[in-house]
Amino acid sequence: MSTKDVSHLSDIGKMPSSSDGSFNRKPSTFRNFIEKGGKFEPEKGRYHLYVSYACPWATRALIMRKLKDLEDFIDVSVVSPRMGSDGWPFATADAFPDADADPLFGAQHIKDLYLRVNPEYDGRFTVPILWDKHTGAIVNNESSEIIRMFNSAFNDLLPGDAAARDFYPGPLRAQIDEVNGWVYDTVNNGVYRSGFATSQAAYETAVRALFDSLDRLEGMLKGKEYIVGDQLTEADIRLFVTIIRFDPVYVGHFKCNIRTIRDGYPELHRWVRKLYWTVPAFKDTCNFAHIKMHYYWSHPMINPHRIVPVGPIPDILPLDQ
Ligand SMILES: N[C@@H](CCC(=O)N[C@@H](CS)C(=O)NCC(=O)O)C(=O)O
Repeated sequence: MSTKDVSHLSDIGKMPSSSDGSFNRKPSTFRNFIEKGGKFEPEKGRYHLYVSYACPWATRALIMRKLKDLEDFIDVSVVSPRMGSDGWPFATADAFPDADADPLFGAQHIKDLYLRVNPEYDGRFTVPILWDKHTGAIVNNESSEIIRMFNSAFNDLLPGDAAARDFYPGPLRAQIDEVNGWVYDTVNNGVYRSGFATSQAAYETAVRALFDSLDRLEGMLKGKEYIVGDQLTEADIRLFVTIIRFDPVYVGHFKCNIRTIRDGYPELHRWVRKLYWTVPAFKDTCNFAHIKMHYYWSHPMINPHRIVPVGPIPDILPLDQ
């Protein structure tokens, strides 16, 4: 384990804000692909996924792993939700129900894995991480690319039905890419841009763009089950992880409070509940205790007393209400 002080990178309270008060997310740095004939071959048991149940980006990867029946191919470790000055801790550093120790190296924090790969690493110590056990390398730490790999890279090794499940199908790709583009900017990242803004103007710009996009999505879901086409796609997975956190966290903690999903968006509300209650990959990867604890505890610049609100009760309403 490194003893170098990297708290300017690991402590979210020390994250610099821009001169206009807007939050700018840095691009991920490890961007390799698992592919046949490449440095990272598709193989059963070779890769390990480090996630937080709290993190929407990491949860995308958990959902896709389950939808593609990859649980026996890629094992998972879940960090503790309280992200402090050393960043994400493993259960050995901060025990929490359903959190794990690091099975590969006994690391105490996610930052130890990054520094193990590159002692000079100067990016953020984020999850998800897709780790290669053979070469001891980080394959990729960008969720949008990890889910693309899970969707297709292991198909030759999977049974026919799992291999055939395609969440980024050729005929819908252009539409999925188009939706992903503005949903990322204004919704997935929009909630963070709203919550991490340090000026009134930056906050209002972000929150208004966010709700304009929610209005647009509400219109798109009228009379439809899925965001793009008539099947479950990557576009649903990428939106779900933000919408499921919306009422329990983003409305309060990130001040995204023009409307709630449950009271203001009947179509989005129906869509999110249907995925959650009827598709196990969504419900089984959703842990509201981790989600609520993480956000309300980990950003003392927003919530200095770290009090976790009791509501809403329930975290998600049943399908028939
Ligand atoms: N673009 C990345 C973003 C990942 C990300 O920002 N994860 C957050 C948790 S939700 C994190 O680990 N943050 C730690 C930090 O910034 O110190 C992805 O989609 O995988």
